[in-house]
Formats: sequence, structure tokens, C-alpha cells
Amino acid sequence: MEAGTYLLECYVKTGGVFHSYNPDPDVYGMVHEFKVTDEASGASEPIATVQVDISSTNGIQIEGEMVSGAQTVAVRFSDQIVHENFVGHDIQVVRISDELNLGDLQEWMDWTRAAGLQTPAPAQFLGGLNEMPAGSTGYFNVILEPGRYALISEVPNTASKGLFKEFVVQ
Ligand SMILES: [Cu+2]
Repeated sequence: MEAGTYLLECYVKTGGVFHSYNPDPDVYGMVHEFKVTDEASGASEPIATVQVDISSTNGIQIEGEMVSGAQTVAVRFSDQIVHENFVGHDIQVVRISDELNLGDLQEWMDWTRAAGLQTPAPAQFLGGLNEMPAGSTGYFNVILEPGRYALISEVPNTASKGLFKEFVVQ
């Protein structure tokens, strides 16, 4: 992280209210401001087990194999654009069950829909990384069991943009 002021927030909705909204101190308010100082952490950059590239032109590309157990995923944002829902592309890991309707999942990722990002989620999300500027690389950790998964962005029309990438863990 670079020095500066940041916000940690949860923008999932319940009953149409974003969790970050805080009209009443006892309700939601999943937003927290914090500062990053100039003091160096001394930590080295994580060592990735899988590389992922994400862009508006080539979608999500996985380099390497997603295997069971702990993974450190490096995500390179080759570009960044503003999508129809006014945000850039991010990346999330979701587990796909046999009952899941993929169209419902893809629509759920668009916050501008009334039912978009509304609890309960249609599937289990395991982690990911928020949108980053073009040229950035970020990391996240995830523990995978054998099964069917996808990497997906929180933008509309993920399938046609290549921003919905299924994979199977053996
Ligand atoms: Cu929340």
C-alpha cells in the first residue's frame, strides 16, 4: 500500500440498503476510514502460486493451474475501464453448485439492479480483489477444495466480456 487515507467498505445490500450506509449507529455502517503511514512494513511481496490477468479486451485469463489447498493468486490489471454500472472490473472467486443458475449469478454482480448485490448471495464467494488501476498487480489468498468455481467481475454482461471464467479444481 502507498501512504494515504483509505476506506474499508462493504457495499453488499440488505433490504435495499448498502451495508456501508450508516444512518443509525447500530445499523450496518460497514465502512471504516484508516491511514497508511510512510513507515515501511518491511514485508516482501507475496509469492504467487497462480497468475491471473484481467482486462476489458481479453477478459480473465488464468496462467497456471488452480489446484486444491491454499493458493496465492496474483492478479494483474492490464487495463481498467468504467463499465455500465460506473465501476471498474474487479475479481471474485465463486463456488458453483449444480443448482446455481449462471444467469442469476451474473445479474447479481451488477449493483445497479434492485436485486444486485442483495443478500442472500446466490452462491458462495470465497475471496478476491477489488478493482485496481491499469498496470497494478494485487494478491489474494484462497483455500480451494475440489469442485467447480468461477472468477467473475462485479460488472454487467460478464459472460460476453470474458469477465466470467469457469474452472474446475480436481
Ligand atoms: Cu456487509
